[in-house]
Amino acid sequence: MRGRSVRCHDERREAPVREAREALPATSPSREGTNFPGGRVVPSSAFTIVELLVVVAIIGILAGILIPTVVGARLRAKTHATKQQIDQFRVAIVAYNTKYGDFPPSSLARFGVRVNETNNGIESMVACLSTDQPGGHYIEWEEKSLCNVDEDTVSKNPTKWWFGDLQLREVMDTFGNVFVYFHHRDYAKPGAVAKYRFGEETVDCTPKKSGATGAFHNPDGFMIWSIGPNGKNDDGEEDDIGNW
Ligand SMILES: [Ca+2]
Ligand SMILES: [Ca+2]
Repeated sequence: MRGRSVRCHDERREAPVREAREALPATSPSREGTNFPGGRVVPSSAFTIVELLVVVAIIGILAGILIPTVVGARLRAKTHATKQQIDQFRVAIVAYNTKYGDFPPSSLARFGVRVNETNNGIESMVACLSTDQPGGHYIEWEEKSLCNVDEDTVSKNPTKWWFGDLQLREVMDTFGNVFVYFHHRDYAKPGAVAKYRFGEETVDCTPKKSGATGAFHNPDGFMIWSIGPNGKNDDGEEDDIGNW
């Protein structure tokens, strides 16, 4: 039809092109991938050994920077949480003192019960603050923070604690070690040493005087401390966390 442009399939013109294309190699490796007949592309190995070594080195450097940062942040968070525990104990002990006119003693032996030689101060603090007597319930313990690492019991319940058994419980810090507690009456007693169990170890703990004042910390009150992130008793010094 005149005056009308029509595109038709021209078999004669396309044949040489097709023949040339078919003469090319079936595959042609490249950085992007491997061409297979039919136009399918399969990715080739994207990295050389050198590139992989560079990536591994970068990951190592990042890990070297990030791991200490994360560990440090976790330790700071635990230290902060332990200080908050001590603040909570201090408030409860002051309320107990207001009611009874005395702080929890350094041992329940003061109430006439036989106790072993381990963890006496903190067991006494837990027992006193857990009394179910009128005006009691000085504190709400987090269940996971209570333990009985020396597995001791007594024959009677001297403070009428609410636990429903005769176990002498301790309270642990966020590092998993029991706190140390002393009433001020016992700071300066000859041989004022208390045995505490931390993990599998039993060590002596002694109230220390302040290097700045030369006097005991909280001379008219009580000392309570956590042995801190290093898991070693430093008698309230070094990295220990105390109520002073
Ligand atoms: Ca115990
Ligand atoms: Ca320590």
